[in-house]
Amino acid sequence: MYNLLRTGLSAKAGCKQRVNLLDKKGEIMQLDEIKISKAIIESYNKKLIEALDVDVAIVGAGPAGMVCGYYLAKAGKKVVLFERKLSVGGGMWGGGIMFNEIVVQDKAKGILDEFDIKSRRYETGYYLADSIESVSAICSKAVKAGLKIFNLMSVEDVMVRNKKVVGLVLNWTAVEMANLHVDPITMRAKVVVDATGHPAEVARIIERKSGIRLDTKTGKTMGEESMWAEVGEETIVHNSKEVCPGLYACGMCANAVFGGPRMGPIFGGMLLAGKKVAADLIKKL
Ligand code: 48F
Repeated sequence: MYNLLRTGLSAKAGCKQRVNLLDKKGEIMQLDEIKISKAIIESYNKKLIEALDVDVAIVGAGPAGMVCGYYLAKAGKKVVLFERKLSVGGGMWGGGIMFNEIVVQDKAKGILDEFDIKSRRYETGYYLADSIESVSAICSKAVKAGLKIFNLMSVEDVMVRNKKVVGLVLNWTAVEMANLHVDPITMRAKVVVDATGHPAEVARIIERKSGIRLDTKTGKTMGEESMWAEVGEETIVHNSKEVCPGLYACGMCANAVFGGPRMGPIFGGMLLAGKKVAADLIKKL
């Protein structure tokens, strides 16, 4: 769109070469740092204000949360996702022991295809995909479908009315990390999805603070069990469901809430769990 005009100041003479942008008319365009700052602040503010009242708020941008957000956004729901870390992807980037490959079973191969992720058959029923491609493709398609992702934001509490979860309490991760005494902000959602993985953070906050009984055998979080991939992959999809009024569990969090084994670097269950919760919510909302 713009041409570069290099002005002839020689590097030899100790001067940095100046690069100017030429606009469409061929005139020199000065880049204004204040304009850049204003553009970012105005645009982010607008995005954040729009995120304060939504259909679905997802906590955690691991594979389960992002897949759930993708299908909801694709169905036209107003859906936002809050992620504590700088990067999205949760535990998917690292494959198994930092070998950045993931395994996906037959049942979930269709979801890899939906996201245009290249996969290779390993043996009957087992597919391999590059974990870097998988995270970036899921994220890219989810955002393009309309999912609004806010990284660097931690969910520190929930908003409750009449024993129902009706929203989230948010703060900057930087505030949390620096242990600063800074008050949070609040957003409203018809449904909250806990996709925080192993720690099941939102469900545990509710258990600790709200007095709401969770829809588990004990009324509390049951805790995750030791590794058993086959059973874990089945139960994770079954357990990805409503935990209490206003809250759904999705992905690894679901086995931590309802009780079920972990499964290691096989990711089909996470993808199927995200799709299942999205389908349930599309029906419900
Ligand atoms: O852990 P994570 O990837 O959860 P998942 O989508 O997938 C689990 C697998 O990665 C793996 C596995 C496969 O067999 O077991 O562990 O269920 O992603 C959870 C995301 O939630 C974020 C966290 O940083 C991570 O990116 N998160 C956790 N607590 C909060 C949060 C919070 N309070 N606020 C915001 N984000």
